[in-house]
Amino acid sequence: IFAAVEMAPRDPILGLNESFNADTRSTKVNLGVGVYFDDNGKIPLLAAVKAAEEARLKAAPPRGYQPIEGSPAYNQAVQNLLLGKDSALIANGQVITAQALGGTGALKIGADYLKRLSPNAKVYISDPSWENHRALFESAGFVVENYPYYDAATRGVNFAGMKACLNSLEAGSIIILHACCHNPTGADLSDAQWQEVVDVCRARGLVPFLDMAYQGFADGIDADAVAVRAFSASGLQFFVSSSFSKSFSLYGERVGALSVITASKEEAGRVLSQVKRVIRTNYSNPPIHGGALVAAVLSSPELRQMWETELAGMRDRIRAMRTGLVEAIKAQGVAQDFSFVVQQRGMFSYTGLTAAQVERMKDEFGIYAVSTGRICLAALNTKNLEYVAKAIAAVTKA
Ligand code: PLP
Ligand code: TYF
Repeated sequence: IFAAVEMAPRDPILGLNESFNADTRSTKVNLGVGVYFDDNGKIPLLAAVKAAEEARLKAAPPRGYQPIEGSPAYNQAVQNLLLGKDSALIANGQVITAQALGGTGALKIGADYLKRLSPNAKVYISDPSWENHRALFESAGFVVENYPYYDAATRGVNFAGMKACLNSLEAGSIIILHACCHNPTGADLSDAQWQEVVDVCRARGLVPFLDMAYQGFADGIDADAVAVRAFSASGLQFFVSSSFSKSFSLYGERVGALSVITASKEEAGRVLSQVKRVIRTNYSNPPIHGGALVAAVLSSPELRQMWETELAGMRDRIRAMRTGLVEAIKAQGVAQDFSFVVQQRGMFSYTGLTAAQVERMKDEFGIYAVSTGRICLAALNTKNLEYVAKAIAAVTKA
């Protein structure tokens, strides 16, 4: 039965890891995948997470099945992070949250549920977007199209183009929005532009789906929730996927959540019952460990403070790497202005490096980046910064 099976294409980002791991050069640098490394090039185990894990190990709780929608303490903590703990929507019972297998799992549950709810809707993602957005919604059976987003000339958002497109869509269209730290471009909307997007969604009857994978990586927990808060103040119904892979450095534990903001408590109950049905036929109920750690950190004032300090540390280190890279490139005598790297937000920079230049970085220097020119700033450190700057200088000069 497998004789005619074709080789599936590799994930364009995760596939880079395989090539990187196979590279034997000691100077190699992986700027491809979006993972935060510390200054020693290691994925950190956050002290707050470690403390929660030690306490949990000591308590040695039993491992029964979780509820289909996951841990109530975890789901409550997720809602508080997204909407603020004093949110009237939470108090009213209008918000449902289901623990999910990472942000990816949350998007997939949301996509499968939306397919049942609105089978004929079209899905719109930003141009460009995280590669998996298209794949996830297509695999749920949707036709996926782009809305204009990045403007290479200004290295910012083509907001006029984005707004015009959203204004032209059919009612019921599903709009995937990066809530902050846009992947791959690092270009976010301003607060005023978010308000305009909310207004367009209301006027056109669009279904917003906010993807929150980097809360805390731009300016802070509440500041990075500006889009979610604008939608929650609007009275509209919308979806949010959360990921704690980066903000808790818990990538492999698969910690995420799908939240749906509904119009009433009664509606929320019906929506939750449908979301649970999707989960049941996928994996029955989520794993315990990662979610329990996140819930423990967020519900302890002491651990939460520790976590926020560590998160700020990651955010500040990325910022320092942005400034450092721009200066190091300049010090190499490169005429081209790279100062835009400092303005971009989150883990990534769309450098403007061409696919050919990215290829040369790999071949000549063992430096891996996505062929679109996206690099992960969080993989830079004080030891490899100069080497990367030299490589960028070499491929952009000649
Ligand atoms: N959404 C975006 C925009 C991302 O960049 C990522 C990255 O991993 C995800 C979702 C998926 O998150 P997770 O790794 O938790 O599945
Ligand atoms: O964009 C990134 O690099 C991260 C990690 O299929 C990632 O979001 C990349 C590809 C993928 C899953 C996660």
